[in-house]
Amino acid sequence: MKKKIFSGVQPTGNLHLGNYLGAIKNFVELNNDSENECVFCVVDLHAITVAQDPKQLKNNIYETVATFIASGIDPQKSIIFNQSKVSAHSEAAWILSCVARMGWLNRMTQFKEKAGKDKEKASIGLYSYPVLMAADILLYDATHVPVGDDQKQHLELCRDIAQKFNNDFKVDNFFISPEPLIQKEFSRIMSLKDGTKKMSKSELSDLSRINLTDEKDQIINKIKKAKTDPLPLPSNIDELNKRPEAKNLIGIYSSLTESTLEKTVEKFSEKNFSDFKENLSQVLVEKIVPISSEIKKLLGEKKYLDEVLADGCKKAETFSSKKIKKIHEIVGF
Ligand code: AQP
Repeated sequence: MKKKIFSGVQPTGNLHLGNYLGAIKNFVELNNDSENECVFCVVDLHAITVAQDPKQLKNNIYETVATFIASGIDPQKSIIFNQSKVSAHSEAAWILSCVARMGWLNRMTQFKEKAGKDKEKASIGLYSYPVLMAADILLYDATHVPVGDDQKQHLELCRDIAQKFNNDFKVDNFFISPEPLIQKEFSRIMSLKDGTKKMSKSELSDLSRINLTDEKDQIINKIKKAKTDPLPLPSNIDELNKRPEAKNLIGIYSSLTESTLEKTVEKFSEKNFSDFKENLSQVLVEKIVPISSEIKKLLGEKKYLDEVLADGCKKAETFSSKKIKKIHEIVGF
């Protein structure tokens, strides 16, 4: 069956290996299957839920588009656009925020993590972020949404919102409940400095992540400095599961080499971390350096990136304007 794919990445800078292995790599595979219709969005409205420097945001939007293309998404096959330029997203988000329930949003763990202790000072946008995400997806009748494991709860909320809208307005199957496409293994890449924390753009230490713009020497240095434990590498999965840093590095290696955790554990069983790290650096350099070089090249071609976005916006607008028109009719506007 033809899949309609929608996913987004926030232009918040420092796109990293977690974004790549958890989401973008999957986007590329979906883009390569001619059966699929894919929409990949630079979700700049989501980015401003926390303060952004306007100049930096503009650059980050370019960098995100460049990363999509450099990773292998073909703008001729997939729609690539920025969310703020297609007004249906903001409009649908408002309408759906009148359908979503406070109780549902109160359960979202990402808000709790991002707002931290001082929830009173978090923006309302940060709180209602999952409703905007639901609008993004539902506007395109997406059947499948490739995301990292951290977005699973937001996707469940999206399904709840879709069902409630259909029930409240008695419009069976108007909104399609999308299925998450989450990699079974390696769906959450952890920090290189702490195997219990997600690799993240906002982490202060650059040594905690491999950026998709890193060069060979930076990658080798970061892997050399990556936290490990004093034991040799584990010889079985049970032992691996008790050692978060080893599990993360073995997971990264397995994902990049399209192997399983079991096979990687077997390959490096009882070896020193220094041997393993050399192998890991090598596969990382092979994968990331060509992407990094291409991103830099594309960032010198802003006119081309503008054209990709303008073309993508036009296509996204064509689809979403029809959907929002129907939403207006259903709601009674
Ligand atoms: N560490 C990760 N492992 C696997 N997948 C990940 N993703 C993010 N981090 C990891 C997935 O990447 C996609 C795009 O993410 P995003 O841009 O929406 O948000 P983010 O990377 O989580 O970054 P933030 O929120 O800007 O910054 P932080 O994390 O620093 O607070 C998503 O599909 C996500 O699942």
